[in-house]
Amino acid sequence: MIAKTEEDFNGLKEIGRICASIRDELVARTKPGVTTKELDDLAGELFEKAGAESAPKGEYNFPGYTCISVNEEVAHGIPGERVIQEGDIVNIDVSGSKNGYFADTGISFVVGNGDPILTKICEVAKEAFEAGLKKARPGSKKSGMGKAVHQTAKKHGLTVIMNLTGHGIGRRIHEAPDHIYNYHDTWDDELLKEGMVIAFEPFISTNEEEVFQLEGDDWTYVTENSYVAQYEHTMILTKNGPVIVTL
Ligand code: M2C
Ligand code: CO
Ligand code: CO
Repeated sequence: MIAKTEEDFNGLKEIGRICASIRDELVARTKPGVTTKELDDLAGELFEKAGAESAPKGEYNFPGYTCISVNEEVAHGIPGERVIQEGDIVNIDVSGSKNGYFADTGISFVVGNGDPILTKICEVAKEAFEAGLKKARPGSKKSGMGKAVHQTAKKHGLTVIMNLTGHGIGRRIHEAPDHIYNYHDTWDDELLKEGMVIAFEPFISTNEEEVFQLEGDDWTYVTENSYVAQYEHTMILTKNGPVIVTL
């Protein structure tokens, strides 16, 4: 959507705050021994308390309030009986709606002590996000954001996931612009617009560049032999810089 009115800004900020606080609460509760379903049930309670709705459930009938992805799972992990272990890399992705406005945020992190490469990809995902953020200006090419993401990954000897992208958001969870790539797509000449609302979500990988759908469910994206970290926020693009609503 293109946010124009104060009502738009306030509506996006309200659902942004709700998603951010659910994300932070779930991250704080992610300890060895907890199941991903226990974390997701808590998210369900928090959405209800806030008078908001889970976007994956409401928009796609996803079997969970949030997407929780562990180790080989990259995104769209279905909460279930999987028990979190020390050293796991976990991604918690929270998206929701209230009063017709949507926000989306996600973070990858390592539980306790883990392989240093896992911590590294989490840090680089955040660095790539910050590099892309500097290019998020109305009038600039959308492809500049992906270019900054890929450059950041390469600088650290890492790769990006080519077939997962950021996206427009606002009145739906996924809307135009459909794709904000993690690399420089030379064919993409779309310009960012004043008021445009986007969910920017770099995916940084240890080596592989593509995810595929896990056989056996219709949702989970996995890699064969790679670890991946994501870092995502929803923002409104303005001439004074991006307003991040999910901080
Ligand atoms: O937009 C995402 O960040 C998720 C979508 C949840 S709906 C099941 N919030 C995303 C991540 C990876 C791939 C596609 N979409
Ligand atoms: Co998300
Ligand atoms: Co998203």
